[in-house]
Amino acid sequence: MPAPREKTCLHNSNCGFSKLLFVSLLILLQLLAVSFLIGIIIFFKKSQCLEEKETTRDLIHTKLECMEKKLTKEDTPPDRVWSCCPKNWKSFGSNCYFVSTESKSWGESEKNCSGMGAHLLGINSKAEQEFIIKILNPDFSYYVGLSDPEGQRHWQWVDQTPYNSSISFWHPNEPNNPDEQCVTVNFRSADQQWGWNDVHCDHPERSVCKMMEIYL
Ligand code: MMA
Ligand code: CA
Repeated sequence: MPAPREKTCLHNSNCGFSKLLFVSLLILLQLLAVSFLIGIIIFFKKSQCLEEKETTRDLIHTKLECMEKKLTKEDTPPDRVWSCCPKNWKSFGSNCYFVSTESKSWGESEKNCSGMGAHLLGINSKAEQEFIIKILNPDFSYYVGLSDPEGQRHWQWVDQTPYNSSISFWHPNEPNNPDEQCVTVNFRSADQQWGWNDVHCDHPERSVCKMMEIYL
């Protein structure tokens, strides 16, 4: 006589119940996993937003001047934002510019800018060069963020944008001295034009800071 089969589920209501329980538990588990994932995504999105809004730069500059900017379809949401520059800074394109009338070495001038969440000016287009010279006093020279740290005539922008010699605005016969490893923009009355000149980095000069505009 064969032993009674216990493992088959045919006509066994107990076994059907276990199956149902198993499937229900599986679905519950999946639901839990999905909601856990959604929770994680929301958490990271939120912390990302907070990070964007709480840089030291944005905490330093408390008085802003803002313009409403309409965004294109690709930017949505949102479809409009406020783009701002700190009070006493000037807006051009997507950046803010500050003309310092204190004279310092190149290094101290860059420190002054980075303390404000900015860098010494990087010039990346003819339009930017032309904008800058319009807000400067022709009686002074102004440090920009260009230097040759090794004295090998390898020019570098301090804000890390690549140096492009075809977008440079050197005065005639400049740069002229490998001992002059920092760059100023100034007006030369001899040829009645603005341009760049390499100078000794420790020479005190005025300067220009630049930073990306602040979005609210
Ligand atoms: C001259 C000229 C420049 C140089 C400065 C240094 C006034 O301009 O030789 O190339 O950088 O002197 O003061
Ligand atoms: Ca020079």
